[in-house]
Amino acid sequence: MSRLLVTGGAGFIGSNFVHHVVTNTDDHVTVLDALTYAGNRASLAGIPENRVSFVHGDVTDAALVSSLFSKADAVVHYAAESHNDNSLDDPRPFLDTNIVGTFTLLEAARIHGTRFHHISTDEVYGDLELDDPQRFTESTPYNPSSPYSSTKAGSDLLVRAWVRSFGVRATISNCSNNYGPYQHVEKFIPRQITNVIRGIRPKLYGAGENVRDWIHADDHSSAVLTILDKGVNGETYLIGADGEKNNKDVVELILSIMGQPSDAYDHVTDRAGHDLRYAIDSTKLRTELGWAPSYGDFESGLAATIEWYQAHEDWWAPAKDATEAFYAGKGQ
Ligand code: NAD
Ligand code: TDX
Repeated sequence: MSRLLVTGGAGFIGSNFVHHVVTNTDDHVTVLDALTYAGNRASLAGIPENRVSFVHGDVTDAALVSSLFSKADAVVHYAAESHNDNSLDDPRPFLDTNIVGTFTLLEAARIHGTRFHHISTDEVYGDLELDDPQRFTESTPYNPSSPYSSTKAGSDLLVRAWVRSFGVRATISNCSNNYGPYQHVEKFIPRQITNVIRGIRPKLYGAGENVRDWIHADDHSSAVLTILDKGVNGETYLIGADGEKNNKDVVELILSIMGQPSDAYDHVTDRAGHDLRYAIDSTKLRTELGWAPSYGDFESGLAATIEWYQAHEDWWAPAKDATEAFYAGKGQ
């Protein structure tokens, strides 16, 4: 049994990871989460109390972080400000949490010698043309576009520097767009599902030609456990499940699964600096560490996600009105 510290474990992907660990290992998890607007303790409901402890705190709190690292065998760092649209509105919290927070954790890993895994995104690589035959690999140069992705890129570079300069035992993963339960209604797929449930027309930025490479959050979790188990210190692994789809196709699929006419959506103001396409080549993770995704079929994973939102209105309803008011103010 290991003692895992999971930062951001009350957020979307972090909570999916905690459920995955509790189901598939006998590890004990301590969650460190500041419960920002994106954190929700209800996302951890149902987990036996002897398997998970919750600490309400901030990743920039060096004393708290140091004391938690001293009691952990490994740390998985999910905590971040994660939404591009918010980063265009108010970038400052992204610098504090994503840059200073990661720095604070790396210093604790240096002092305590703790194994550290840093969760990052494919957005650090910028975007691709729609017809580019290349996908992102571990050697693609960094070229982030938004305040969010530039702070994630900065945090990745801090990890690499702490490995090289101080011998910190760290790995990095850069994953594509996740979908699944417990995702905040500000994000594309849950926003459209909950709009349809509420009788609001889905909102597509611009023409909807932008491509995202979708992976189920549970597959992201299995990849992270694989890297914790077999990953080589100092290495980066890209995580993806060959799930490229453009936004228009995803909205139309949501509408059709939910029994609505597939053209019952609105085109709204495009995102500033909107990345055109992300696409991950996960050959290294698959061949070197033997990982493979379980959710091969996006449509059935999406249908299960829709059912989850239909059954859990109590989980998402408290955030829905404020989220839509934020978007309405931006013409989106
Ligand atoms: P999220 O916004 O749903 O959750 C973030 C969590 O971090 C929340 O629980 C929040 O309360 C917590 N948090 C924020 N600031 C904190 C602070 N200062 N101290 C402690 N906790 C804090 O995000 P997510 O979508 O689950 O993303 C998790 C991680 O995965 C992020 O690092 C993100 O960059 C990365 N990632 C996300 C995706 C995606 O598709 N969502 C894809 C690839 C990588
Ligand atoms: O209402 C919407 N309409 C729309 O067309 C919203 C909210 C989004 N979009 C578009 C923008 C993107 O092309 O859908 C796509 C997905 O948007 P988001 O859910 O905001 O995700 P994205 O910007 O691609 O970033 C996500 O994946 C990478 C996560 O939020 C990041 O944390 C992760 O790093």
